[in-house]
Amino acid sequence: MQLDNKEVSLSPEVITLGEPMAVLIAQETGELKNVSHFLRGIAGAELNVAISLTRLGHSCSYITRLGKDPFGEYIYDYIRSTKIDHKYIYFDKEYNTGLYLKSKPLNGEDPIIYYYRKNSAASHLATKDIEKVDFKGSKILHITGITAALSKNCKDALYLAIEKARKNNLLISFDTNIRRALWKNEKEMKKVLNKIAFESDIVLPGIGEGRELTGKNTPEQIADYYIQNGSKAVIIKIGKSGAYYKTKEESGQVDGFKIENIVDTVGAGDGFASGLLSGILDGKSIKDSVKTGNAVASIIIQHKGDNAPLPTKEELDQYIFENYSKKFL
Ligand code: KDG
Repeated sequence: MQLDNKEVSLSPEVITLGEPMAVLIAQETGELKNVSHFLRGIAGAELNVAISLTRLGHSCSYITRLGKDPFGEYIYDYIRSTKIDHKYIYFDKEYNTGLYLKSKPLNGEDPIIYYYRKNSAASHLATKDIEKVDFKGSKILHITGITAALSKNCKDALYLAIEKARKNNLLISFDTNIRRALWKNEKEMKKVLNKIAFESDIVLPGIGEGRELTGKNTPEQIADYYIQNGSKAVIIKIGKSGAYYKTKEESGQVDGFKIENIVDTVGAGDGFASGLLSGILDGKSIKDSVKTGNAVASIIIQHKGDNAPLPTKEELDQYIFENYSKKFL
């Protein structure tokens, strides 16, 4: 995957925007209503990607709105402790920071999620916040379908970010990230997510999402659908089987890493996106970038937080070396 914008600059390599949340992770199994002990953590798909990219040594700017409340301040302090560029994070005095509860599942199942995010500070992100952002010199805009579902003004902010990214030659990476609870209806969801996908260079659906959004069945058919409509690369995440990729020039499947103990699958897609984008920024081939994505995703699902513990580039290289070679011994 070639980056058009190769000029060396002080601008962040990646720009992303979205809703950060505090997450309360159940420490006991069972229904959320019966859980009395939770562990606090940080969540938000695009923030997870920003955290991971900066751990991997890339520069990344994150645009959002936070409530002036304890969770908002917790998230802000955390972001300031990372290398994420936070100059486009705004505090909103009127609305609260979003929060969600996550159950403790048994046997690697997906956890139950419950959101407290309606009318949150981040759902008031607007075009005026994007107007202030300097896209010049950056290389990738990473966005997800979650932001489009939050509110009309978030959707407009996302469209403006896409427009500015295009004008400034950024590659647009789009994780469809279906969150059914946030959409009014299925028809609207498909229409909006496909419109954004057609405008994006890299489209990253899970296999189930791809089937739902395109009505096609196989990874290849899903990829063809998006490529015929304008995307340059489509990478379909297929769980334990890794990921399938297709561009106009090449296609293939990259095996997933073998994991003995899956603890929490939430955040795997963000880990994948960050590894993939890191590979592309480092000039790796699309196949090797997909492998890097699989590696970060496999690390995330062995831990309970949505974004911890994320590897540095050296740790990731070591992990890939040890775990990819192990498979073939
Ligand atoms: O992708 C992981 C996210 O699901 C999580 O961090 C919370 O952003 C989130 C969401 O909307 O589900």
